[in-house]
This record gives sequence, structure tokens and C-alpha cells, in this order.
Amino acid sequence: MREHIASTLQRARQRTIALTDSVDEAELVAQHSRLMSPLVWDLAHIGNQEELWLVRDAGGRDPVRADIDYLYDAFEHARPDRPHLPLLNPGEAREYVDTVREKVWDVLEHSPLQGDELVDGGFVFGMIAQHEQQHDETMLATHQLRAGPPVLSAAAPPVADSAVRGEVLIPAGEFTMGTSTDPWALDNERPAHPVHVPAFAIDAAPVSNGQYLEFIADGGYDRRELWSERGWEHRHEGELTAPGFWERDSAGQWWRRVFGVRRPVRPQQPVVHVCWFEAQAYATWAGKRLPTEAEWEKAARYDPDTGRTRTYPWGDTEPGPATANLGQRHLEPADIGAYPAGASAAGVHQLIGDVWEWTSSGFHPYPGFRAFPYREYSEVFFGGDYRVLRGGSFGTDPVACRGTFRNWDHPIRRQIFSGFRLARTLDPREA
Ligand code: AVJ
Ligand code: FE
Repeated sequence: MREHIASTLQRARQRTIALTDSVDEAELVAQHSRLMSPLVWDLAHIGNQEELWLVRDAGGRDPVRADIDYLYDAFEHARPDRPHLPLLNPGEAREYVDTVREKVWDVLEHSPLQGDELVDGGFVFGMIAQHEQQHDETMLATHQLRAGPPVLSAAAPPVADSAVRGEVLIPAGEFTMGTSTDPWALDNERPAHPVHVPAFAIDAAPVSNGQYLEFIADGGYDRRELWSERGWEHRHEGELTAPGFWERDSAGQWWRRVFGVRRPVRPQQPVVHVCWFEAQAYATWAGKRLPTEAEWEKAARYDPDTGRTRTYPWGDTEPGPATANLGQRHLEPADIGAYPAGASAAGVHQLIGDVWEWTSSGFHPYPGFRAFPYREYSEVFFGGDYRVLRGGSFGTDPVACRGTFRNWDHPIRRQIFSGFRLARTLDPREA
């Protein structure tokens, strides 16, 4: 357990270092987009959360830098204001996170890892590793927004041996949603509870660039009837005409910018950088709809043969290179059909990894929810103007991704690695 915690924390830190050492000091303190913090804010915020939870709370040690807590409290300062704060400079921020981490090794060595809810099963250490990885994914999104020549590289994702198309029928019935037993599951994933889901069909794969190009070519962005009122308003205000980072040349060829590299849009890849309103308009155009969160989770976790609910679509084993495109191993989604070993019991592909998938659901607590260990992780966001995303992206580390993991964002956001898949209500004769 202690070894596992240590290596998980170390993996997060290696990634944080790679994301912050790859740009110069000027770029670390710059704001690459009003939607994002300067990278140097994320860096010190990672250290500050680690200090609050592991050094002070779990470890009962004296503060390292109580004087800077206010700077790195995400609720104190909105993102556009963060570059103007008296932040630690890059050198100070690096030294700070190192000092905190040194103390954490000592706390970990002496923690009983049981007998207290915060440390049982290593929970708070796992929570902090997930927190760092979540900010690493946010920093990866900042890298995607930055201008200038590329600084990140990774192997190309695997290609598919065979096509995956069509939809999978999931019969009506109850399944267990959420978890009460996964030791590192966060508060909003708890508790496990039965949910009856009416029969539905869900696409075996996420929507591809090729399919999305048909929507564009068919006037999808100009047909009022395909969009909700708010969606249409945002489509105009945001001047949306294609997914984020796409452009069309004078010959009509579509290109997309991927971490500073201009590449042709690859039809067999899942579409990424679309907002919820775009996903909804596409679904209307296709005569379908987005899945609810419960439908998504049932398609991912329910095994009709045993009636059991799995941790991951493929079973209970940790994600690996053959099952899911996670962990920034690649810098883009893999082709549709590239992970046959990661399919769910029902035969649904690429639910975990590649792209976060928008669902139709708002962010609400499960019955029996209890905020733990702090209200600001989930509770303060319940009932707000958010939509839930599921499944993780190529930029999500496995520690922060499982069949129960819930992400959420505003329906206009698309700087995240967001795509979607479609579902459909069955008519009574089909069901
Ligand atoms: C769960 C991804 C929406 O990044 O805003 C990071 C995670 N919470 N620090 C976010 C989080 C506190 C959160 N999301
Ligand atoms: Fe945070």
C-alpha cells in the first residue's frame, strides 16, 4: 500500500515537472487563455493542496507556507485574475512543491493508513494524487491553447484492426451505480445505489471526426432547428463553425492544431474539443440524443451475464496500454476501434480514455451523498449550470479515471478534451 501510494504520487509529480519544465519562465507566468490559470499557479496550487491535506491535516505537521494559502484558493480568485496576484515565481514554486513533498514522504512513512476515515485505505493520499493529475490534465489543456512551436511529444496512438459501428441494445433493468467500496473513489461517486434504467440503445463508439464533418457539411452550424435556444445563442456569440482548433483551408481541406502541430483532420478519430451545445445539436441532427449519466455507466459497467457491476468496462483490472488511451501516453484520441480489449461486457468500445464524453445529465448528488472531506470538491457545484462528462480522455491519468468517476463543466466549455457518443430511447417493440 505505502509503495503504491508513493509511486502514484511520484508519477503525478513527474508529469507535473514535464508539463512545467517544457516551457520557459515567461510562458509559465503568462496567461495563455482567460479560461486557464498561468501554469505557475497550477504548480503552486498543487503544492498548496498537498500541504493542506497531507502535511497539515493527515500529518498534523506545522504549516510550510500558511501565508500563501489565500493565493492558491481557487474560490478566492477567478482564473482571469490569477496572473495579477503576487504569486510565487517559477523558482519559488518549484522549491515550495519540493519542500512539501519531502514532508509528505515522512508523513506517509508514519501514517497508520487506517483507523481514521481520512487515511483509511490511503484515501487522502489517493485524493491528492488525483488532484495533482486533474491539474496536470488542466495544464495539458493550457498547452493545447498556447501559441508557438510544439514542446510536447508522444508516440502516435494505436490504429484499429477492424471498424466498430452501430449501436448496442441494453435491456431494461436495475444495476448498481456508483461505489461504496472503491477506496479512492471521491465523494460524488458514492454511495453505491440501485438504479432502474429503461431499455436504451447506445453507440458502440464515440462520434468520429468523419461523422462530425457530415454534420458540418449538412449545414449543422446554420440550422436553427437543430440547436436549443441557449445553444443557438452561444453558437453565435462564440462564433462556432467547427470543433475547437479546427480550420479549413481555401481548398476545403480541414486541419486541426494539436499541441502546436497542424494536422489533417483524421476521419476515423473521435471528435474532440466540442461543447455540450454542439454535441446536443449533432445528436438532434442524427435523430438521437446524448446518454444520461446512468445509461453511460450501465453501458460501461453492467455485465448482463452475471448481473455484476464492474470497476472498468473490461473488468476489474487496472487500465493498461491495451485497454484504454489514458495518461498522456499519446497526445490525441486513438482511432475508433483501437481498443477491442477495452470494450464493455455489452460490447461498447472506448468508454474509458480517448475523449471525455458529454452526458445529458446535470451534476447532482447520489441518494445518500455525504461531502467528504471538503464541500468545495463537489457539493458546492451540485445543481449549478454544469453537465456531467464521463470516461476520461487521453490526458487523464488512470488514478483519476474509473467507471464511476464523474467530471463536470459548463455546457459552453470545449478547451477540455471533450467528445461524445449518442444514445436512443427504444420504442416498445424494440425493447
Ligand atoms: C472535477 C475537473 C471539474 O478541475 O475544476 C481540481 C477538479 N477540483 N481542483 C476542476 C478539481 C479542485 C475539477 N474537476
Ligand atoms: Fe485544485
